[in-house]
Amino acid sequence: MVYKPLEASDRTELRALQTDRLQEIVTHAYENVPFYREKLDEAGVSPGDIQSIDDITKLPMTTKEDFRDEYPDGLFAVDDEDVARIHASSGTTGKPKIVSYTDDDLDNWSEVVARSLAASGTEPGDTVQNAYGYGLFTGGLGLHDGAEELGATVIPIGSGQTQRQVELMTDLESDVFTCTPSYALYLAETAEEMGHDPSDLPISTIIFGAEPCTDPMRAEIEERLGVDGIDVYGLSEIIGPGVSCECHEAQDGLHVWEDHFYPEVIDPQTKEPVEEGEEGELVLTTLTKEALPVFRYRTGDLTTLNYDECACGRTMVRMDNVTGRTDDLLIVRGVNLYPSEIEHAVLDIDGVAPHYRIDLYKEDNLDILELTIERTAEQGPGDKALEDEIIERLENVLAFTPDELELVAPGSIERTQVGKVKRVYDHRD
Ligand code: DLL
Repeated sequence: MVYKPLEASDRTELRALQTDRLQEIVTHAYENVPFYREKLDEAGVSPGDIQSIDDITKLPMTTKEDFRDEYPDGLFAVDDEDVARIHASSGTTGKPKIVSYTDDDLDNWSEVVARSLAASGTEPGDTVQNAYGYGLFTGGLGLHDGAEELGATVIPIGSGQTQRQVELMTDLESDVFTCTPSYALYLAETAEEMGHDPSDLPISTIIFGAEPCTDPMRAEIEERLGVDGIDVYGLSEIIGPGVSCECHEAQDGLHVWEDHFYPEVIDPQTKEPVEEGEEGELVLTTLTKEALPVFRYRTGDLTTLNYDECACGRTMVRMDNVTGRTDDLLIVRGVNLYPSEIEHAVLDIDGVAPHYRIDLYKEDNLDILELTIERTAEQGPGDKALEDEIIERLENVLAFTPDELELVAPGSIERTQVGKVKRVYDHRD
């Protein structure tokens, strides 16, 4: 179901709308945010120079550092009394990024999340059990408001309380569950421990996001829980969840709601745009945000864009699911590795469970990588052939051999019940 006809609109009309909106938002930011005025003046660009959406490349880029430098509200473009809500994203280091919304921004946010839910196959009247954290994190309230906007029934349980999640979804017959991908697997484990067959739980869709999810991980979630897994993407600096979402018809890329968020993909080194279909860093511009307009924000997320027609009828561009970030890159003895590449390479091997951690150390100035992976419940300990298979796969696919590989018993690796999973522990500094 298309929530708004615009999702399937003619792309020429869409571009005209994007041009109008970009002109308006650049003028708004120029007039109300000294930070943007200075940056545009420095770049020699005035709002009048934006004649078409293609002129977006004239605008300077915005970075995470700009949010930090302008903490807490230097990027806000409206007076305090017009700010209806504040959220924050907790960085791993330093100050959180504070983000704000006017009433209109909140309405737009609900709408893009409602579109995302509709794309996932959720229908008005469905029961959505929302296990994203409420509070400063955008996941909880973002999904909540969008589900209400769609006309679904929301169970605002938030993150954690996993046994209760299982009981409630069974008793209230929830149709849709929203959570991080790692939590979806934890839900399956908990349900098993409680004596349920996870695939018999009533949910038919899991809308996962906030963390990367590789294909083998998605396959595991879908199989164990007997659900459709739908990837939803977003970030606080731009709005929160609902920047883009997969459609259940194709499950092949996430439709970016381009009338609100304009995507570009650049080479992170040269900052030049890459060819369509080539991987690079996603850069996003908000086209309608009043409280916190953001131009050409370097998300750090790696993806590709695909403008081909989609089986669902939507014409809005699709981004590939994000499995890596520019700052996830591990450089180990000169080899460039993304944690998701390791996950992708080994998770579909029989006997390997989707729980792992990577520890990095420095010994005598040499990088040491230890990979710890859980065995599945069916897989017994001490299977040398399995270890060899994992090593061989890593060598073949990534040309990389971990210094140590440990296969551990099911349940040994700590699970994340609240917040985002952490898989890399770098002890080198
Ligand atoms: O994680 C918003 C969100 C909530 C998205 C719930 C989806 C569902 P932040 O805490 O600001 O916001 O983190 C944003 O998380 O730049 C990505 O690196 C990562 N991320 C978000 N969605 C996905 C996804 C929320 N579907 C950062 N796949 C982003 C991979 C994701 N990574």
